[in-house]
Amino acid sequence: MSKALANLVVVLLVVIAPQVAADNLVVNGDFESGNEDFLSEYRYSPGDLSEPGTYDVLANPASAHPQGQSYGDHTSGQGSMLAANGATVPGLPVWQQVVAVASNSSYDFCIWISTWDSSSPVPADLHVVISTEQQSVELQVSAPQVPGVWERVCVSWYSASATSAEITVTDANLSAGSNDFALDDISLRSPCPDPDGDGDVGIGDFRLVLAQWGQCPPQCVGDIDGDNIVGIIDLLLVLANWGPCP
Ligand SMILES: [Ca+2]
Ligand SMILES: [Ca+2]
Ligand SMILES: [Ca+2]
Ligand SMILES: [Ca+2]
Repeated sequence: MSKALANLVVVLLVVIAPQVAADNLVVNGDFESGNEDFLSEYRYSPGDLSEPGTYDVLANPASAHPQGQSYGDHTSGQGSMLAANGATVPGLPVWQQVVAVASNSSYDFCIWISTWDSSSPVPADLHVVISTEQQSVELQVSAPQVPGVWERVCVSWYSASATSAEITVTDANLSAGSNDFALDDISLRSPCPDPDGDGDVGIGDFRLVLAQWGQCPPQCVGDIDGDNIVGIIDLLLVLANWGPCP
């Protein structure tokens, strides 16, 4: 890299990098703001998850049900999660949010799921739908068999012409005696700029972008923003997201 280019990188890093960091577009996806910023057609029932079709935003499911497993949230172990007693009617959204997105952009959607019922663990059958006027993508996942364990599931999503997306979570396990689950750290963000695929944004990715500098193809792993040029924006994306992938 020439000295002029190095100086340009430093200037752009200061001015632009904060705007290209892969922020979470889901508001209060970690539930640390409490019962806010999302819609639910379950009934909000603080401190009492005995009825099907109810939910609470709480720190420990043991506080809201006699068979609730005692464990902490995913974010910090000390924060809040959404815990629900699964509905017995189909298609009832437990969590829903409309998220503003950029058109023609790739995103990764991720959600952490656990099972809180310690007595009859037939896990919830969760369906996540990301929908726009043009398209709909569905992710189906069973909640963990073992109560109190957090598992993450992710799906890639492309916005096409959309500038907003509606994300909806439902539970298709309608068996009242079980189907009880918790959600935390719901996120929709730009893919982690990790072209060497080691799970960490670091010097290897920085070197890879520099090594592929210029037109793509032939070498395109370093083209993080997908504009068919390995260049300054790709380098900035690496620098702005330096550290472990979320
Ligand atoms: Ca949390
Ligand atoms: Ca239940
Ligand atoms: Ca990497
Ligand atoms: Ca590029």
